[in-house]
Amino acid sequence: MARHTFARTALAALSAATLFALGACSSEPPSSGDDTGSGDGGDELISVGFSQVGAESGWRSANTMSIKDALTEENGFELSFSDAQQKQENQISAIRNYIAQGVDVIAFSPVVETGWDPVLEEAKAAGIPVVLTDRAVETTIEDAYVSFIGSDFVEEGRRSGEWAVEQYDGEGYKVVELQGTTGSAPAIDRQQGFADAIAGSDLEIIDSQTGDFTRDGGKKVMEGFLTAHDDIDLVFAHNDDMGLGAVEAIEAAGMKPGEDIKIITIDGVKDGMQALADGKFNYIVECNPLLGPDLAEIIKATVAGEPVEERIVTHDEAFDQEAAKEALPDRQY
Ligand code: GZL
Repeated sequence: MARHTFARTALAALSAATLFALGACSSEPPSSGDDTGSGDGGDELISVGFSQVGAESGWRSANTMSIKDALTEENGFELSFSDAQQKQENQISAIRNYIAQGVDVIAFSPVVETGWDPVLEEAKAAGIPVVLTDRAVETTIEDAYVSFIGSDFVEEGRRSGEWAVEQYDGEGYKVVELQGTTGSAPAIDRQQGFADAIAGSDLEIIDSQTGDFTRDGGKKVMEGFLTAHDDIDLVFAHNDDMGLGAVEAIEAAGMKPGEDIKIITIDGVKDGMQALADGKFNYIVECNPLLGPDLAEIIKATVAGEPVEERIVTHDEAFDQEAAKEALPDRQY
């Protein structure tokens, strides 16, 4: 799959042109009663079926808010939204319902990478374009989706590991890893990126286990790590929520998170940034959840028959403790 890194400014220019083109053919707001959801341009709303992973983390809540705020009626959409509670079978049945409804576009964030070919084939056979947000899929189906909007998780893992090496190489650090949902693109890719970055340093991963991206999961797994190991120097958590769970476990064990045991996480949600500013985390690589505006633009371009980028990589920042204190007042999520 060709991966085009598509700067947000270029996308904004494309979408401005696209929205102008759309505006030229539907200057009147959609009148009531003729909302067939056919999405063929004109005054109808574009009907979108969105299957969300769940509500497992602060990141997910911010992502859901961004999508719902962007796909509103006043923006020209009729949104059907479903929460899969982190179960692939729930996402597959939601997508089948959207196909049966005959929506104009289906979008979803796949909870895991594999197992999607049958339902993607059904959407393709029904002539319904699919947009991936947030996470990728492995598929053998040609043109299974029109675009994938989301961060580069390998890069996020690599940046986390690079910072750890810069700060701690040469001290024989023992690292434990709180992995995201087993089989999910962010868990697979962040683990890979981090491992690649620390290769050749003296940092050693002594244990690694999934906390399923939840705070409770991170706390329980960290409690287990603290029982099994008395030499942990650093936690690499695949998201803030599991890192915050680790903070609770470390404090309950009478130690100081951020000092006795360092913590590096990924996401950059408000609770995580606050922990970083308070010195309980040491570094966060952001994973921008605000994908709604880009999704809206891609859907409108798709329905208008405009070419769209196959891969849109969202921009992520990174923060140490000082940078978190400065950034916190202006954070949107
Ligand atoms: C990343 C997203 C991950 C977040 C977690 O794009 O899929 O899932 O890092 C969330 O917080 O649960």
